[in-house]
Amino acid sequence: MTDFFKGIPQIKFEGPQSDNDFAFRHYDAEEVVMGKKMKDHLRFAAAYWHSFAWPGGDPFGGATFERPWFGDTIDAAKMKADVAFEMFQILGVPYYCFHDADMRPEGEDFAENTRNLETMVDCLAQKQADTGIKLLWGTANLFSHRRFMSGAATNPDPDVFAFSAATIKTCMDATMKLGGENYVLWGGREGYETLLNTDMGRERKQAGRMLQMVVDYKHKMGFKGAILIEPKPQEPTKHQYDYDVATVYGFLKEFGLEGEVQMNIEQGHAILAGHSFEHELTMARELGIFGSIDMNRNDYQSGWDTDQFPNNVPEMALAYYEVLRAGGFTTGGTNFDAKLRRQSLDADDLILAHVGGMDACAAGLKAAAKMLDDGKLEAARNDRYAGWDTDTGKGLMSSDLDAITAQVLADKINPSPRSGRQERLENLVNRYL
Ligand code: XUL
Ligand code: CO
Repeated sequence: MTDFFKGIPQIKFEGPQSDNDFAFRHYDAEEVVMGKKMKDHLRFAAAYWHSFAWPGGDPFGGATFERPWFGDTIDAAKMKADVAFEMFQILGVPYYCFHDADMRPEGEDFAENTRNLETMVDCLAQKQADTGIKLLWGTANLFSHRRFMSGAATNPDPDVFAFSAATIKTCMDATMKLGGENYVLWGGREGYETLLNTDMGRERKQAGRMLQMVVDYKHKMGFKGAILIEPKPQEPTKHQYDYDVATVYGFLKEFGLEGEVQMNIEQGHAILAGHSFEHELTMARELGIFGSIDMNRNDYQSGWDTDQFPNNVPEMALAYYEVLRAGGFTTGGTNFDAKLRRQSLDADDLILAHVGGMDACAAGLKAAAKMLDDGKLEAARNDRYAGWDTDTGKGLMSSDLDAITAQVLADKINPSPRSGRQERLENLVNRYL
């Protein structure tokens, strides 16, 4: 035991009336909602990077957090792992996620990186065995080190492509060894700053080839989890190729990878792309590529990726409504890709941020379940499209322009607009919150 979280109790469910900051008001892991325990619906995961590797910097200032485990040694990495697993246990989250660079010290070269990664995988495997906590997903950090400044797979230098491919292989090996349920690819620097120095055609082909190699290796190694891409339109790179769910789907089609790759959708990235989170979730469901979510929120005023802990229950409700309509998670889950504000220095802050986030998600899930159970929203939606279930409606889908024109003339078709009833539906949603 470290003493980082000294005095902080295990967080328990105490119900909405509780006055205890260190308690859940809505998240009761064992409570059954729509036939499934809340813990199995939500499948919470904590993110190693924001909680344990991020030092609290911003563009105007450096680290504000002074954690005793900061430092590029194996001993420091082991202390970080001790503290991380203590937090996972205090919160009762069943899963965690990592990048290689979060949990191993940075080496001088690829070989040292790999040795460090393997040492830490053994350490994490022991901790997983001791606690029962599991890995939701692993990923490679191919964006922080300066070698990746012009991209990883999309780099103009083939040496960086090779280094990235080898790093992904070691991270897929690590994820498999730790029983990870998914492997994530987020291409933070797969894009460009200026077209003046960029060959977009080559870069997109390089990214497509890398993804094909990842999928081939998944099958070769017998990894049963899902490969997930996490779309984001920009930041850090000015223009990212994996802009949003629809763009990534086009990319998968182009490189023959549909059916092989699903989406990890992050709330804040959806907002940066000019969408709502629900839009991205619905698009993924409709395209059959819904996988997992990164849960956070952005500050709507700042227009950049603030990665704040989620606390807006109405937003959560609409998000989990779409998750439930997608049939819920299979290999995916709710990963808190969220970081403290840089003034939130204390161990308490880290725990309470997660407690609030878990509770907001739980309240949202319960509201979403009520919305679905009640059926009024779905009934209104079905009613709006009811004409398409008639013989005339169905016939249109297999007709042609000549036949339809003849039909419009013969039946004197003259559409009369109907209300979309938006406010009525918005009022209805508020009744479930
Ligand atoms: C960055 C981001 C990443 C990915 C994993 O915006 O969301 O943390 O989730 O690389
Ligand atoms: Co993310």
